[in-house]
Amino acid sequence: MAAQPDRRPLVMGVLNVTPDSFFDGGCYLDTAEAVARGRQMAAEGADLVDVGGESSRPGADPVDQAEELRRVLPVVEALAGEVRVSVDTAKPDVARAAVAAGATLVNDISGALWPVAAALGVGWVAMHMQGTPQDMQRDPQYGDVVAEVHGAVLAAARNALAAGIPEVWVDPGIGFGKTAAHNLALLAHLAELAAAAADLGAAVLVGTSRKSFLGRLGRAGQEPRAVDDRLEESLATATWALAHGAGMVRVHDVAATVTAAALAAGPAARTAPVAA
Ligand code: HH2
Repeated sequence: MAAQPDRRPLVMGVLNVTPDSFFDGGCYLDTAEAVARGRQMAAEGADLVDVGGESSRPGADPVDQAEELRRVLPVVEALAGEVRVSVDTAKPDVARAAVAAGATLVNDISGALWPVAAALGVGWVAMHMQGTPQDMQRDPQYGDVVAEVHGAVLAAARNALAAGIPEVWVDPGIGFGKTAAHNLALLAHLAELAAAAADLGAAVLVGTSRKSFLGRLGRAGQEPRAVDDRLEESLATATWALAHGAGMVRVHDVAATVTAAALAAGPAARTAPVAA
């Protein structure tokens, strides 16, 4: 079954219940504030809210399981009746508990949780990462980044679909063990990944939002843009990804992305009349 049968592209809103995530770290550590932000993203048009309790930014400290559960479970539970929830975790027991609390998609940066998703009968994201968050940005190396990343995520998708997982997304893992050149090559070749994924019955998810390589786009000889100043680059790369076959983008700025995606989809998608 296709991950996204004949549907418009989806927007996944990022909700990090962490002190140290690279953009929203510390903003939603309080359960009530996290739930309010999840509701706000749903109202802004997010199709899913991706709840995470452990940062995967380069060099992030691993979080102990009890603490990760304490962060994410009440938020998943509160939001699950109101909006579709995915859980961003690499821990099998966190995935199981989040699904029991209402999450229906396991967003797994480790690539290892497909047996858990298969046993639970929920969706799974097969994301590519070279190394671990602790070491992935030290010196990422590929012979052919596009062939290697596509090959790895498509093999994972084949495996997951054969295991009966009902919904499989492949994600090139922008920024996960990749230089800026690697990220740009993967974006440039996204349409090929989307076509190959569709042949299998999977779809593509892409997350560029606010990531550091965006700070250097078009800025040769200048200071890179800080994380708070990467909205335009985030919107441009999200709409690029959607125009080149991505079925879902993972973003922090839901309202702006929903608007940009609708406008980039063309005049037929406009909801407001265009002034003459
Ligand atoms: N990026 C991040 C986390 N999870 N999952 C998928 N499938 N794809 C991604 O590109 C991806 C992801 C990193 O972003 P964020 O969650 O905002 O930061 P942090 O890891 O610091 O919490």
